[in-house]
Amino acid sequence: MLKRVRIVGVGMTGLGRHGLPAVELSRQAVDLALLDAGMSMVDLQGLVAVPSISQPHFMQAHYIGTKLGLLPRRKFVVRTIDTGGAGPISALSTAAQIIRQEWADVVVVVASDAVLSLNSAEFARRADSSVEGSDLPSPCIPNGYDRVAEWHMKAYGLRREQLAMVPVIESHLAAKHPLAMCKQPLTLDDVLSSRRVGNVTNLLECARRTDGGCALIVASERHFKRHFTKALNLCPVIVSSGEASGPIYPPAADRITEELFSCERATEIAYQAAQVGRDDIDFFALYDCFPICLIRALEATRVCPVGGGGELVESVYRDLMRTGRVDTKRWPINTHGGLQCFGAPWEVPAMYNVVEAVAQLTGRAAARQLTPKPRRALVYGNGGIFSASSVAILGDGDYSAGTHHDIAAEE
Ligand code: MLC
Repeated sequence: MLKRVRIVGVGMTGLGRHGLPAVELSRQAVDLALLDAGMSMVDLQGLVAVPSISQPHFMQAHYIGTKLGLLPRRKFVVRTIDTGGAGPISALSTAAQIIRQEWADVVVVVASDAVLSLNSAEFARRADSSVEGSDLPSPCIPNGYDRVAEWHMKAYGLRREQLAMVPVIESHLAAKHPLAMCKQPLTLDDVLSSRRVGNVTNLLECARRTDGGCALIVASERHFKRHFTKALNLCPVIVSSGEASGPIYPPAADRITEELFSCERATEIAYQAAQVGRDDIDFFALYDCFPICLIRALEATRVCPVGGGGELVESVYRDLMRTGRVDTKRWPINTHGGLQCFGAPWEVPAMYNVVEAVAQLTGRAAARQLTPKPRRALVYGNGGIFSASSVAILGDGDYSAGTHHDIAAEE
């Protein structure tokens, strides 16, 4: 039987310009996550971290572990995961594997960066260098997604306005989150009249640069129950995960095909491993660094049919314009606002997908809480320019309620 692994603590710093090194943001996030779990530093037996672009270090996780005073320690395992923005979900699944292999019982997953504390030119230089060798004009990453968005428009009839409706919907959701960077709902006109960054991409459709740190404490259920007192119904189960990959940057527009994309396969693996399907998922936290990334994710996770992402976005948007609220029955997605409206510290933001999923699954999402409380969530991280996809299925693990159980999570 598979060892049951739970997310027992979450911690995150605020967003914005902190003027602190990324490792300090990691330290703050880890302290908060330990507090949430009812643990202290001595309880940790492993650390998985993702790279930072503002403060890159050889063996980033070892650097963080050393700076946090976690090393040297006899029983301790450390690993850096580099799948770009997919990193936090890959790291979560790595932490679960480390626990299932019995190398450790408690592992902290941590990500932090300080990209708002870099000036615009320096951020652009570093971000552009991540796709060195491509033919993309600067800013390379927004232009890479822009190329894919134009391809998708031609291939499936997606319209320019439908892309721009994504941040409008997400801004309405973000406005309900006290930590989100976007405080006020945006209008379609705000988005379409904001500075043009690519042919079909404007400023308000870009992942929003910020500093921030976030940590998740992952533990074996058996160990946690034995040594700690936090109620298990506040600790979602990691049910399954899946991963797949694409090239580091997209080919020329006339050579893009469906082969480029990997979220479909990552999702399929995760669904199959959990023995669930789209209809079993009540909340989706989907990577959305640019609108096209979210639209592809809606299609890959089967929230809507292939080519149907634009139509779904438009109908939710039209409904929002009519009623003044996002219908979360039809759009149980990114209730925190996603990368465009919550905030995006480089490789950190998929951590926020997990944090929001934990909040929803444990009924602690305050004004954003979906009703009825979701039982299962799908979290997705995307790295590079559709270069890495990592998906995980989380369950509320509230077996005491006797309403369901997570098949792949039996101990
Ligand atoms: C920026 N602003 C926004 C916003 N984005 N406001 C609302 N919503 C958004 N989505 C605001 C800023 O807060 C700032 O406000 C002003 O617009 C200018 O933004 P800037 O970033 O300071 O401008 P500039 O340096 O000129 O750069 C613009 C940009 C850059 C679009 C080129 O922001 C950028 O590259 N963004 C994308 C970042 C990125 O690529 N992330 C990785 C995504 S890929 P004020 O008030 O301060 O002036 C991914 C996968 C992976 O996620 O692996 O990483």
